[in-house]
Amino acid sequence: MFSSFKEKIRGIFGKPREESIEALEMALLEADVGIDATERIKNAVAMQKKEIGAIIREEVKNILSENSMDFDEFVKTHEKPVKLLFVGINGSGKTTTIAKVGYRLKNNGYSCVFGSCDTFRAGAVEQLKYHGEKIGIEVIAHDYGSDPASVAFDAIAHAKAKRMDAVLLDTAGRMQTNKNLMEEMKKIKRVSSADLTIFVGDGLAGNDALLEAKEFDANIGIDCVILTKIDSDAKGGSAIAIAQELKKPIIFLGMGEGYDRLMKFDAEWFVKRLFEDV
Ligand SMILES: Nc1nc2c(ncn2[C@@H]2O[C@H](COP(=O)(O)OP(=O)(O)OP(=O)(O)O)[C@@H](O)[C@H]2O)c(=O)[nH]1
Ligand SMILES: [Mg+2]
Repeated sequence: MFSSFKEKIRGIFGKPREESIEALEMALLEADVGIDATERIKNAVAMQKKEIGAIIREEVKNILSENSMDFDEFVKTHEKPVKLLFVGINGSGKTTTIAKVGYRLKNNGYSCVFGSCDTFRAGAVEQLKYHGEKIGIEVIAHDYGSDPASVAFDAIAHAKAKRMDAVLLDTAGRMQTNKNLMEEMKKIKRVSSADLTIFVGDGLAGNDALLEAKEFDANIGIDCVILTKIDSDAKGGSAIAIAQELKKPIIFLGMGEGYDRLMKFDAEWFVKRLFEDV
């Protein structure tokens, strides 16, 4: 796990302290840790006399712990139905993640409905319906090409009429720079008055995941992040960059394609895996 991060970081250990500090900046930047977090870690190393690896671990843990959020507690205490909007660029794992979150909510005793607001990509509705059928969650969908915001509206109306606990809205991914997509997302968010806007980022995308998250945050506002594909040797450094620069909590990690492969984010676990066998 996280082999590219380990490869970059490995080079800084085992050298005299001064040389390690010099190599640190390049190694962290190459490991997708981002400029701000790299600076912060460098300063921590410069200011403390402890072993360099211990300082880095501790600072990374601090960064990852600063913005935390307990999703289960949020759902438990929030007025129902809780409206969850999932956004992100194409292929990041939104639809799969919605299935996993729906599965988790259902197992915790909540009634849920999915809204297929991806009326853009061929097959998107069928994909969500496939998951819905397997998990036992109904999907509200309209025809392709129709207004995604009206799907959101109908899904929420359905949940209210049936006194359901949660509405999970799937959206279309396109490039984050696509202005129409951002306008579409803004409208869905406005019409649904989403309680949580969840950015789903591809764990394999490295630095791009941070740039995308920033773009979505600037345009529509996001509340928290789920990073996917952590099982497929993801670039762990991007989680550090996201935590430091976006200042939003990472709530879950996608750890595979099974519905139960959604792991609550745990900073300590993450740091342990990042530096394991380095
Ligand atoms: N290994 C692994 N694969 C994942 C994970 N999450 C999603 N995937 C895979 O990533 C691919 C894209 O996932 P989708 O859920 O369709 O992504 P999306 O964001 O909905 O894509 P669009 O609807 O095209 O924007 C699929 O092949 C998923 O099986 C994960 O945590 N681990
Ligand atoms: Mg999708």
